[in-house]
Amino acid sequence: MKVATLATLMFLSISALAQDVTTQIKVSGMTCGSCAVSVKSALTKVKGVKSADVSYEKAQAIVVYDDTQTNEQQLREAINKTGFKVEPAPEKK
Ligand SMILES: [Cu+2]
Repeated sequence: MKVATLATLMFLSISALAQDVTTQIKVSGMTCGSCAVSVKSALTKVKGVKSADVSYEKAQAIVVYDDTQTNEQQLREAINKTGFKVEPAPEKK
């Protein structure tokens, strides 16, 4: 019972720290729905990605990820590995 309570507390504190971040990444070079599917599957294989919504018509990917497990740079690299082009991140000022 005590151990379970401790585990629950630890789980809760970790969950409180983890934050889901939604990011929009411009992807060029996709020409049909199956291109979008390959980008999506590459993204969902990245650890920490909760969901990926890829549209070839809009040339973008909307990704929800846990920022304690991955970051936008890793998502961009995953997309780049599929052969599609990722637009550079907008400069943060
Ligand atoms: Cu295609």
